Amino acid sequence: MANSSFEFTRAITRRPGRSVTAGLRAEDTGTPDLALMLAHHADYVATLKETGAEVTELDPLEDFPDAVFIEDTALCLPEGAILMRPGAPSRIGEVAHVAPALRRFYGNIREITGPGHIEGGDILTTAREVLVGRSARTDAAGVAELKAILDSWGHALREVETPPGVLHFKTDCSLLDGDTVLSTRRLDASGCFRGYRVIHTAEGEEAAANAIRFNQFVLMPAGFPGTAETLRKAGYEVREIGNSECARLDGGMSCLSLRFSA
Ligand code: CIR
Repeated sequence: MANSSFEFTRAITRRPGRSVTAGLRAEDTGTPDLALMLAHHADYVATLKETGAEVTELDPLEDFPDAVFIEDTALCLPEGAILMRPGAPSRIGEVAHVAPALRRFYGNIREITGPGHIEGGDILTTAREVLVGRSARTDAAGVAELKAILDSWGHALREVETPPGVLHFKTDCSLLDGDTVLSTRRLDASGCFRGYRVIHTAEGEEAAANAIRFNQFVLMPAGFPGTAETLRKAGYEVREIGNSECARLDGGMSCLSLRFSA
């Protein structure tokens, strides 16, 4: 897969709508400020575009408060795209609204049809395998259905566990390059990254773990200076993007885009 795990020519994003204030959250830390979220979102999209990638920006879906977190609806690989089946009932309907955008770029689109569930936030694609974290949103049947598709495409799928109380596997980790990950210590302690180079988030900065490597940049949430410094010292070109409002809904850098080359 060369560097297809972090080099991309395209991304798809969806602007948050007014209904985002009703988005799912594990804990109430206050209503997200839509204007500020839109400003952060614009910065995020501009940074993706700065790498030379083409970004398809989809309109808000007012009927789906969490639709800005578009990553959960699909898995994009060189061979094709796979429509997910979110474990959150309020999010299942988002998938049908993403499919037409993916069809513009992919001839090969598959679909998780159920009865299982799986969300993109639980999937980390590295240069050598696809790691899938079981979570409250991703179950054994969903993983099995994805595995059957990936087997036929020649990708190895390895199932791992998302730490208890953590929304998605990638809430706690990110890919930095083909075989380097950024991870919280609590997730790395599970042993799931054995064989990878692992960089830990700084003490007390677990919320910095959801970053993305997108071409030359690592986009990470602003406000985590220890982790930003560690990444810069390791040679990464870091861009800090405001994430205070998405964080109120347990969302971060990876959730806001589908990234691919097609
Ligand atoms: C949810 O609970 O589904 C949204 N509020 C947050 C989704 C975050 N997505 C992600 O980590 N991939």
